[in-house]
Amino acid sequence: VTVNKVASIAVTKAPNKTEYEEGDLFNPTGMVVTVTYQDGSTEETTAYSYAPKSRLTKEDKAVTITYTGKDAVADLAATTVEISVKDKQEETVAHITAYVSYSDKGIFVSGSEGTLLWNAPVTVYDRDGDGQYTMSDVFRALHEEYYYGGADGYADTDGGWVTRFWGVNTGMVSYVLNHAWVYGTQTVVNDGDQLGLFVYANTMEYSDLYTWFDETTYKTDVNAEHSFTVNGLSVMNSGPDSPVTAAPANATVTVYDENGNVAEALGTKTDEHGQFKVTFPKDGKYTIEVSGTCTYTCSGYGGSGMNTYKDATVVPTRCTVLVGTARGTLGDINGDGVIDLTDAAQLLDKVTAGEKVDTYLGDINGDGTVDLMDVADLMDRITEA
Ligand SMILES: [Ca+2]
Ligand SMILES: [Ca+2]
Ligand SMILES: [Ca+2]
Repeated sequence: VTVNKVASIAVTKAPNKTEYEEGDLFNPTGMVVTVTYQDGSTEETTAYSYAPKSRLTKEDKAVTITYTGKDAVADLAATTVEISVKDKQEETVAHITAYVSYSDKGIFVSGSEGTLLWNAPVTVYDRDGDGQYTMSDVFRALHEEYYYGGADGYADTDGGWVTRFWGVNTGMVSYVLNHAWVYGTQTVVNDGDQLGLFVYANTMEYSDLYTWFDETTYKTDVNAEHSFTVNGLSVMNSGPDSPVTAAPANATVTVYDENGNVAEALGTKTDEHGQFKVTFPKDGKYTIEVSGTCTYTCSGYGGSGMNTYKDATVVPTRCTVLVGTARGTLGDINGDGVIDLTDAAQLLDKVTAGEKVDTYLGDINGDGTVDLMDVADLMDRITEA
């Protein structure tokens, strides 16, 4: 008796899906595989295997189908089905990034995953579809990203009032945009903007003082006394085009080291100009927080007289301080640990764009400024090395 063996295998109907993105898995659904016997008869079969079973890459042009049933000729050839694999589609939904700080009665609020809401990046979409990014969009995005209850924790009215915030039915949240007074949730927000949000501790006089550092990141050297300035905005006394600023005096300055531990010896208070000095004894990345209470004097709303507030709650703020080696290495502009042509190219880009470059990184010839001479010197160093 001669066994009628499978002589060939073919894909007689292509799978439903033949177009893939990188990282997808091949899906054989809809594919029909047919075998032909030595006597010429044919039969659909599910006795096949395919490869690759791993995630597809752009190099994959076809999937190989191999017969796995019995009674096939010894040299039975595999067949293939053509596929196409293209780049993974980038997220195309338009968005901006805003940086949000949020404190409640003088204490920073933490997000759902423990993120301290200080300069926290928030991806903002035009959720209400009005064609622009507004405070309302930022607040909603803030909740989506950082509030444990998600977007439901936030609500506002079409008229621009907050009605629910951080899960509480309240309109009692104040906000500033880029450290300036704003009004209403319909205020337009741009990419990179900084928003300060706070809930008042003092709801009699609304004396809480919104504060911010001159710079987000300071750079200094070990054992060099460095001066910091904290600004204040009396939101309650401010109005459109009439910001009321004041220097926070006697506020608590807390210095944290790289591991988040309080560097007790470096703690201090702000002076009457909202300034203080710190000398860092070691290299590293520090964080400084200004909080607690303060004393300040400012003009009243619309320029009416001068008011002095004592023991007013500080709307807390922070800054980062890069000390000594934490500032980076001379010539390593992109901070990746090696000095190469990428750094020279990046330095050239920054210099020609008029961007400020830390002299610690970019002043290759040591003359105190960063300019095209330094780009040339950096190039020389790299090519000589
Ligand atoms: Ca919008
Ligand atoms: Ca580099
Ligand atoms: Ca220079």
